[in-house]
Amino acid sequence: MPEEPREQKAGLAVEDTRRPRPAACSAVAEQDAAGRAASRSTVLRPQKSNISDANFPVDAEGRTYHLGTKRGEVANRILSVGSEKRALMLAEYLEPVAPGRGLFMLESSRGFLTITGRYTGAPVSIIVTHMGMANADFVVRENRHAAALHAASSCADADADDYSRGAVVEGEMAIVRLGTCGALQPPAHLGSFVVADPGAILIRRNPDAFTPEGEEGGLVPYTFSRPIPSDPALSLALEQEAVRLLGPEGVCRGLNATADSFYSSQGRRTGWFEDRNETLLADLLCCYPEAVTLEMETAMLLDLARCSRGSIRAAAGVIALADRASNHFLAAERTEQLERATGQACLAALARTPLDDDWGPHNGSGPPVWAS
Ligand code: R1P
Ligand code: URA
Repeated sequence: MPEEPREQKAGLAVEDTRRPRPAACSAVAEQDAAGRAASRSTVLRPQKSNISDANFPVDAEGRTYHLGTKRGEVANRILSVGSEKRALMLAEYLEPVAPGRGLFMLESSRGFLTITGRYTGAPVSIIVTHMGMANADFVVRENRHAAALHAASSCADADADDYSRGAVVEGEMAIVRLGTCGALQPPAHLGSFVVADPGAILIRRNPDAFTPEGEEGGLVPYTFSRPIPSDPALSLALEQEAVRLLGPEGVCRGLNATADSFYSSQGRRTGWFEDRNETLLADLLCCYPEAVTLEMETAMLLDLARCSRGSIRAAAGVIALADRASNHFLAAERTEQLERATGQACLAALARTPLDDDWGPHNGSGPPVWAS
C-alpha cells in the first residue's frame, strides 16, 4: 500500500485523511475552484506542547488551548456549524486561500476543526463548534483572544486597537451560526430556515429548584432571560441570501430560544429524571409569544457579540428539523439539501458584509494564510 503523503510544518503534524469531497450534486451553484481547493487540502493537527498563562492558555506559538489556531489562520468572517459533517460539506463551496493553494484545515486535540478558504473572493473560516453554549464560548473567545491585551496589566486603559492587536483574528469579526433546531410554532415549520431576528432568549435550568429548600422556597425550575439582539444588517443579509436560494416560502424570521440542554430545558419528557418541565414550553410561549425555535448556542453567540466592545457582529439561522407540536423529524436527505443551500446563504451573507478587517503588522507571527 502506498504510504500516506505527509509533510511537517513548524509545530504541526499534517494528515490527509479527512477531506471535503469535491462538490457533487448541489441544489445550487457549484464552483470548480471550490472543488479543486477541497480535494487539495490536508488537515493539520497541532502537536502537544506546553501551555503558558492560566488566565488565557496559549502555547509558545500563540495557539489557543482548545481550538488550536493562532493569529492569521482564521478569517474575520466565520461560519460556526455544529457538526464536522456539515463543515466538510460546506467546505466544498470554498475556493483556495490563495491561487495555487488548497484550503487551510486544522483540527485541535479537542476536536474543533477550522477550515479557512475564500467565498466569492472573501476570506472565510468554517468552524466546527459542536454543541452547547460552552463550546460557542470557546469558539468566539479563542478567536477574539488578544495576546497584547491579556498581557497588559490594566484592561481599563486599553483602547480598541489594543483589543485587536495580537488576536487570533485581528479587526472586526462577523460570525454567523448555521444550526438545526426544534420548531415551536408557525411561521417555523419542519424544513423552514429560520433567521434569529430579532435575536434569542436563554432558557436555563435552575438546580437550586430541585432541592428541598428550593421547593419549599418556591424556586422556579427554569428561567428565561430577556431577548439578546442579533446584528440587524447581518441577519437581513442572511435572510435575503436564503430567500435567493430557497425561495421565500422556505425562509422566515423570529425569536429563537437557546436552551442549556437538549432534553429537560427544551421541554422533552422522560421518566428517568425529575425535570418538572411539563409546562415549560407553554410557559415560554406565554412569556414570549413570538418565540419560534429552540436550539442550544445562538444566545451565547449573540451575548458575546453584544459584550465584545463593538468588535463582533453576529447572526444565526437554523433549519427546523424537529416539529415540537407534531413530534415529526425531518428526513436526513432533506436536512442535507437544506444544509447545503443555507450554508451557501450563510457564506454569501458573510462575504458581502463590509467589515473593518485590516490586518496590521504581523509581529513575527507571519501574514495570514490567505495572503498571496
Ligand atoms: C442538538 O441536536 C444540536 O443541534 C442544534 C442544537 O443547537 C445542538 O447543538 O444545532 P447544531 O445542528 O448546529 O448542532
Ligand atoms: N436541536 C435542538 O437543540 N433541538 C431540537 O429540537 C432540534 C435540534
